Amino acid sequence: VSEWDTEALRERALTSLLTARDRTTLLTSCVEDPDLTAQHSPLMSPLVWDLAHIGNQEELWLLRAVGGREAMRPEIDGLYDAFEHPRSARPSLPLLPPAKARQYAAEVRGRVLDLLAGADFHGSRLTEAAFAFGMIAQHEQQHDETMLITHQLRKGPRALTAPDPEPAPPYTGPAEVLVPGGPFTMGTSGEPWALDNERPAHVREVAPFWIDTTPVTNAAYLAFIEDGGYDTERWWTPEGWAHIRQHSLTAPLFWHREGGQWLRRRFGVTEPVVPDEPVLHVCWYEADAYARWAGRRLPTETEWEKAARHDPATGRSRRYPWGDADPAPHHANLGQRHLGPAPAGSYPAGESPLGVRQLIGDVWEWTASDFLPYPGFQAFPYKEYSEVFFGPEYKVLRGGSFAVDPVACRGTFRNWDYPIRRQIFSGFRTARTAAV
Ligand code: AVJ
Ligand code: FE
Repeated sequence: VSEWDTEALRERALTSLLTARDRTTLLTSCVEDPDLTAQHSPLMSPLVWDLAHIGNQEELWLLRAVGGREAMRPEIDGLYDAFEHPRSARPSLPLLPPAKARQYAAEVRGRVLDLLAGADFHGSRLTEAAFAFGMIAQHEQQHDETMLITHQLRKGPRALTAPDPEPAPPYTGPAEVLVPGGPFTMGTSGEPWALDNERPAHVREVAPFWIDTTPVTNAAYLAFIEDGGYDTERWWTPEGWAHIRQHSLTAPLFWHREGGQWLRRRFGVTEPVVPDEPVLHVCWYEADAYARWAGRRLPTETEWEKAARHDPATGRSRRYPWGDADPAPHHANLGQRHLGPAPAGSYPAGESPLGVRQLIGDVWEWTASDFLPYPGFQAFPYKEYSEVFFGPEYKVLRGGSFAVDPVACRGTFRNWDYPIRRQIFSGFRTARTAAV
């Protein structure tokens, strides 16, 4: 899989671009125009900004950088540059209205398909033209997840539907497993569409540790709430305690209590909190406090990746917990097939050799680690993708949520956000250092 020939690459690029566009179309056609231009939360762009930004990035990196074409509409570049305008300021920009944004993205796509059909990927300006197609398909899918978050924040009746995950038999395996200590190869140098921050592969020594076999459930998190977790300063970091006090946080985002029952709002529907589902919409501070209350801690990013990729039989790092095969529906809850996580313990076919489940899909998992470059990191193709975010203000999330498409999901994939953020599809699992 690491050495695709030109035809395989063309096929994969085409399929990935088409899949992404189908999803973008769904997310931008299930509501009327006023809902596309409105700002549903100051944390998010109007949906119509994401739509034209998707087209603009595709024009920049495929038509201009790979194809050497002239800018189609140079006057709009600034509007859709994420670094020029913070999300909160985007509604007041002279954005393309919905019909024009759709038309622009479609025009770009038409030309990209011509470029892809004819390209030999050699005479291009970008060092690795092939990579650019994968990067752009992943970029669109990442914005599709962003748009799904906007839909979740939107008030009003349900606009999206999807079948519930398959009901799973209650999980009866062990609550945690021991991951042996020793060297582990983290990151990748060979995965063709891995982004700059996942590179290069490098060896790390890892001390033995225990890790939860499933993400932390609503039932477990409720026990923390009911034990006064949000009123007990000692479970929280000083920053976390200040944050939850200042904003009066008492439960995950989108939860409220009514007549002694916990309810949650999800995509316009209010329902009771389901005990065996992974907890969703918690910030890093909440995940960290829960772990301390439970006598445990968040796994480091290295521990998380070792649990997901290390094959104890061979010592090799694999692409996914289940092996090297691309994700299929029986492995993991990915790609917005469902509008929420599956019960903890689902997808036995996706478990790691040591029996850790749901590392991929369902909920993004907060780790203890800051977002930092790997030794030998090189920014590619631009510093603003990852490099400008490195540092202690961002925490790493791993594994991907139900809203992540398989093209943007790998055992090496790294996401990052501020520790206060919880509108994202975030949950966590816990770990503890093994006694030696
Ligand atoms: C990797 C999800 C943090 O949404 O800010 C989208 C992905 N980068 N456009 C983000 C991204 C440029 C990025 N995250
Ligand atoms: Fe973007």
